[in-house]
Amino acid sequence: MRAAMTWEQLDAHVEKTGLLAGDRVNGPTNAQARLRLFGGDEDAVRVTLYRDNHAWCPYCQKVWLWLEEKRVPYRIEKVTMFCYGEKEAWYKRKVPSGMLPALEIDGRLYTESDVILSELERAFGPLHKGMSDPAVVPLRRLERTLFSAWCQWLCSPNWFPGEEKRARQNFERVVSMVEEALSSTPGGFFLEEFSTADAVFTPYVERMNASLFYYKGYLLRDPEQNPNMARWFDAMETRETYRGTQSDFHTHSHDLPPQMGGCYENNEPEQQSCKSLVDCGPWADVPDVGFAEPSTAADEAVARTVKHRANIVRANPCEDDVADEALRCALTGLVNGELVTPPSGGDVALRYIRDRVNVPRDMSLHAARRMRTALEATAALAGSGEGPPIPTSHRRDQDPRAFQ
Ligand SMILES: N[C@@H](CCC(=O)N[C@@H](CS)C(=O)NCC(=O)O)C(=O)O
Repeated sequence: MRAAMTWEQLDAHVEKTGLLAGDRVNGPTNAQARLRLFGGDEDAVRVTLYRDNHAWCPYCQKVWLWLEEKRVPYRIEKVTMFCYGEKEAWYKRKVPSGMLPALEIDGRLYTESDVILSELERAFGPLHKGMSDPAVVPLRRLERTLFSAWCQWLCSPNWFPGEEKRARQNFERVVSMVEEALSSTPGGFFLEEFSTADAVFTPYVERMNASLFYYKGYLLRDPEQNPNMARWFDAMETRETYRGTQSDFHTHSHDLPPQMGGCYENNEPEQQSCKSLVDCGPWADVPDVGFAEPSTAADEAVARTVKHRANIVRANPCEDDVADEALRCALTGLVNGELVTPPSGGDVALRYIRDRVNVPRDMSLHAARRMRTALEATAALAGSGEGPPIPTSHRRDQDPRAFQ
């Protein structure tokens, strides 16, 4: 019988790959950094961004992407969202409402993401064209119209006949306006080049793509139905900045319900199969990414998990020794492709982790696909047990205090 690798062997493997040695401060955009310098001097940093621990907050992603695109050096302070834990007292003293994001420039505090972007523009110049540019203003308005149409559809419980159908038609009508807006530019972006307008659209369009697939069986990024939107997603994925902030369908499908106050499935056969694909795989078939898997994906999943193994095991609902061994079995599979049977109860421990891998908080999208695949394949050797379901009215299973 094959045995699981020990943590020492896994540590040695991670060391050999060098994947934990990446430069979080000056290297590519990443969700783990607490300081971004872009090659600059730490003493010259003027900006602090307050954003949520798990990179779930869409308004934070907008500001984050803007800072990364402009390469403005900044510090990052991470704050807990109400839906997954208790707001830090120091943050409530700073921002009594507890809302995110907030940002300081030279010690002056700003809240409201649009105000923040306008102040950043005043201090560091616009991203191609600014928030109040006549080319950008109507696009910002269109983004809010699309957002409202999405909320109406996603959060429509369909209690009245035809309610869901009308919400879908309205959403599709607004998407055709976005298609039209995108048709006037050659490069895939909203303007001649990447701009504020793209940063403004990014967070919710990413969440629309994920949530409508999962809850309604509808793919926004469908090149047949919405060719310009599909081209926009492709253009976005050419940017290292966007790829560093990019989440996946699994993460968003389960982070949105408590933030939105509920997301409703339409229960049609197509929707049920989309949902099953996101939750149970095969994850390589989920249409949430357009670029090919990098050769480092499996090793990245191993490196990130090995680094945080103590917390991952401690937060697991199963006994520590079961979770520990089962996790090593799954990681052994990722390292050398060999399936190793986990101990009894390991199926529950592994599926609990499978459901809680978060992108980009824990690892990149492709690494998470590999991770979920290995967890599921290993769990299946022990049985069909599932962990406690992912809650929908809150996400205190993700309380960051359990991981400190
Ligand atoms: N209009 C605000 C909206 C910000 C907002 O709604 N933030 C949410 C997160 S997405 C928030 O901080 N909620 C409190 C919490 O969840 O803890 C902005 O643009 O910055």
